[in-house]
Amino acid sequence: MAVRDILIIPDKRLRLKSEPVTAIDKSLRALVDDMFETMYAAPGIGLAAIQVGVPQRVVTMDLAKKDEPKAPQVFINPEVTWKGDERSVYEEGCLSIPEYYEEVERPSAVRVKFLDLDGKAREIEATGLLATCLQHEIDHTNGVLFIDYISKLKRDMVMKKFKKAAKLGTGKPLAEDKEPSHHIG
Ligand code: K1U
Ligand code: ZN
Repeated sequence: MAVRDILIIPDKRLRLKSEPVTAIDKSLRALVDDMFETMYAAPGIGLAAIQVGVPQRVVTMDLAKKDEPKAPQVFINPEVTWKGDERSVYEEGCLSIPEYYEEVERPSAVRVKFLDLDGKAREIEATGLLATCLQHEIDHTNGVLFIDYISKLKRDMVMKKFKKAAKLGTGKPLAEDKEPSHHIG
């Protein structure tokens, strides 16, 4: 098991459409183990394989609170099959856009079909944080980031700060490039 490096914007690989998994074998299980280790170390509540540079449709998640036992979940080839009409707003973060949070509106409830680690086809109806996190992670498998849902003005500002950070080799924006609060713009 290993903690892998997480890609940070503007890394172009984050815009790739990931390929479906065709075999649930030893190397896929090793990838999933590394994704959990990387996600817990970050720390984060979800991770898509492309965030560690692997363009395969694999998502790990653990929505357990600090005082609760771990509740790891794996979604292979996840696909939204139904979206409810009601929408809700959640302040999202992203391990590939560190320390930037913004409110995003998405369907409150979704149905998602996927394969589990045994290759069994499953379908769940998700609400609340599970619905938000699944949509965020499935977006990653399609090269979509949560900043794509915010205003162009805010997105351009975020991209500018992270491009500057990448140039300087700091990975995330310097303190003087950040707003006093965690909101940029
Ligand atoms: O996909 C990712 O970049 C992970 C991301 C998932 C996510 C968070 C919020 C809404 C939608 C999707 C994160 O995990 S950001 C970090 C985070 O939310 C968190 C970290 C530690 C404790 C609690 C939350
Ligand atoms: Zn993310």
